[in-house]
Amino acid sequence: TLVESAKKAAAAQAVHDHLDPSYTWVGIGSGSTVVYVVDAIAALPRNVTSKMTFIPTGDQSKLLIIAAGLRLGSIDLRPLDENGKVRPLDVAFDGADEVDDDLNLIKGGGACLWQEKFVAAAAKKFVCVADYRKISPRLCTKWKTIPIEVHPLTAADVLRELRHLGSSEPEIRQGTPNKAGPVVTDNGMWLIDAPFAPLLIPRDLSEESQGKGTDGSWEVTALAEKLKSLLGVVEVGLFYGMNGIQAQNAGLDRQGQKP
Ligand code: DER
Repeated sequence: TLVESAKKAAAAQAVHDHLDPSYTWVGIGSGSTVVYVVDAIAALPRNVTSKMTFIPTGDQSKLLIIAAGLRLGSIDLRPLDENGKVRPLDVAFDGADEVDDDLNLIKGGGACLWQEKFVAAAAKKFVCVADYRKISPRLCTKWKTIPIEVHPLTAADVLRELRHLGSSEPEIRQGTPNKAGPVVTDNGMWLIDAPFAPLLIPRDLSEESQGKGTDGSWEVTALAEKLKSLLGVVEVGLFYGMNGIQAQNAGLDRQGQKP
């Protein structure tokens, strides 16, 4: 299908453009697009990939690395540099659910957002691999909800707080039909999907706006920080200001047309 070939093209382009043979530590995200990233990496010469260690962002990512015969590492087992500081990863590849014009992202559709954000933030360069369906002028345009990872005991309180913050029908993500009851993340937490009106990009706002536009819509970073501050929230599926994010669409322009 067009979508699968677009995902494959974006993944091949991302690996070609951003995986330097000299790299030794590589972050691998979660979801269906990143499967093509691992395929493209596994197709590289063994004498290149054998010098690399691949850091997963959850159980799916871990199994992808193992199945591809690549060396599996762990985010907590990185070497120290000469100053005794933990070395950053050279690059991290991951997908996204929506990308805005400022390369802010909604992530968490695959329920792996906590380790994804940790690995992305630990990398010198974060490469987002996303096909044309994911690109929107503002977040929460096509992907209507913000995934939020919460401790199960606080889920009811967070739902109440979210309603006060303007989320219409926030819901705990259920596992049915594959699992009765809530989805449990790789970190033993639950997920809440919180709908919000399209978010403003930081430059849209004046100082004294407390993070909201005149139409009441939230600005990305203000909402992310507000959500993160709620008691029981472990992480929020809004990625912003992650230097080096380079949204890779499948060589299609913003309207999904070939340039
Ligand atoms: O959960 C995530 O953020 C994943 O990266 C994921 O949602 C991207 O999904 P896809 O590559 O399967 O579209």
